[in-house]
Amino acid sequence: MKQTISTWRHVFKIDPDRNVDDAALEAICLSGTDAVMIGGSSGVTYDNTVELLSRVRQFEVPCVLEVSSLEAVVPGFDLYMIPMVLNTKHPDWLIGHHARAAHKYSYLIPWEQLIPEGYIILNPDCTAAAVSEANAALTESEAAAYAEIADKLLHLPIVYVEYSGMFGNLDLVSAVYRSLSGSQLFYGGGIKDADSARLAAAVCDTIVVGNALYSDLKQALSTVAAVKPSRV
Ligand code: 1GP
Repeated sequence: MKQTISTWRHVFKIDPDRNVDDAALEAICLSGTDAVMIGGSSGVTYDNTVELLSRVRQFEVPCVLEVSSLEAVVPGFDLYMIPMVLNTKHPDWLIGHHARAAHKYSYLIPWEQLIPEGYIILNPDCTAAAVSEANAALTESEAAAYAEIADKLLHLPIVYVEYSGMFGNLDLVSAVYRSLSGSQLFYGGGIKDADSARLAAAVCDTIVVGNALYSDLKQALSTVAAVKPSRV
């Protein structure tokens, strides 16, 4: 299926390392979200990724994998989102793991299905920040500078402001948004209901909702209608 991420306004992110029962998964996939992204910062394996993909594939919603571990790359997704952590202190998370993957598996990689994401991780307490050794203590203008490099120098299609687990500083997100001219801005972190979805959606192109699916599914589902025009 050909994907046009530029039209995505809303994405649900499901973690293969967490349980989601069939009824919940059906509600997520039929919610009207633009895509289901499978990904997590720890405990993602080939087996739990295959299992979740095959369950999501019962539905028509686009399904993409956000790659965080080479061992858990499973064929059959619509797209593969490749995080490049811009504010990491270690080059592995910007380019090192990627180069090692290409070195080993270049002939297997469906390059045309890969979408790089320029990650700016801003919650110092989230797993992604710890794993990737991110310098999460950025000011508004510093975060915007990273975004400008991603956009105007690296020409990355996506800049992803990641506050996983907490609702972010929307003044900062807005400053990042204003600094972009080509890249699409994804925002994720702490969106748990229609109000927080609307606030975040006002300062980015695409919101990503993750944790709320596990804490209050009904409220999480309400984030779709909050940011997408209703279907006739
Ligand atoms: C996590 O950005 C996503 O990678 C969504 O964040 O889990 O806090 O909704 P939450």
